[in-house]
Amino acid sequence: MEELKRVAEKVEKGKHLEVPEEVRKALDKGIPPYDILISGLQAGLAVIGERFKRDECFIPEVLLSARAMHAGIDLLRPLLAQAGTEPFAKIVLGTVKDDLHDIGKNMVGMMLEGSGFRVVDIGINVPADRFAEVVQKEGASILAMSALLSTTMPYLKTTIDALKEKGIRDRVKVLVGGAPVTEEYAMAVGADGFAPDAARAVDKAKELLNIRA
Ligand code: B1M
Repeated sequence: MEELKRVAEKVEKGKHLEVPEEVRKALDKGIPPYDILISGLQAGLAVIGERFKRDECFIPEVLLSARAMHAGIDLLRPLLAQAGTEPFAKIVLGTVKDDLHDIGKNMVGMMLEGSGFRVVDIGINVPADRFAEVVQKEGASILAMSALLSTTMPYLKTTIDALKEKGIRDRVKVLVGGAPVTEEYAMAVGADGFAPDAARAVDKAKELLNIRA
């Protein structure tokens, strides 16, 4: 459909001021909000995500596209809520204790949200107990943690241990990432999944929850 193609193109090009207008045009044509989300906004971000994975574009472009997509989501959110459209699943996201880096985490959050997940971002410097408390309170399906320093990486394990102590480890999948973190390290600390970048964090989150879309 022409309207959805235009929404996707604007997201792909990072045109955050033009996305709402294209979304409105699609709504005026009677296209359901959910279709605009999936086949317009998410389709555009997916193109950028794939290009980012192949090193064909860089972080600023991904951030611009994510911002453009958010401009569209802001418009659709109340309509989706009215229609009772539930996002995929809830993900609690944060950067571990003593670590103040949040640029990568924010990218991961935007890509996850743009792919249909409901993201509860609890910020930086998050203590293990706080992660566990919010996972429990929100009934999250995934706990996503970012660590950017070699000194804060061990805190991934501290948090996973806290989940075990509270008896909630089996209720939530743990996804980890951040520049110094490797797949091997992630498995050694007892995480369920690792992703090297934001686009692959989306793939991994879907894989952990057996989501095919
Ligand atoms: Co800091 N810093 N920093 N820093 N900083 C690094 C990380 C460092 C590599 C610089 C260096 O020495 N070359 C180094 C860490 C060395 C190490 O331990 N291995 C370092 C250091 C040492 C420090 C301080 C200790 C410096 C000091 O004060 N002496 C200090 C620590 C503060 C603290 O956290 N307690 C510090 C402070 C800072 C600033 C506050 C100044 C600032 C952070 C601002 C902010 O985030 N709001 C900062 C920055 C900007 C950097 C660099 C330059 C850039 C990091 C970044 O945002 N990259 C960084 C050097 C570098 O990387 N070139 C550096 C872009 C971002 C998109 O990438 O976060 O890796 P990244 O995210 C990627 C992937 O890792 C992945 O997806 C993202 C992209 O797709 N990913 C996930 C991230 N989280 C994920 C989660 C997932 C999956 C994937 O699943 C849940």
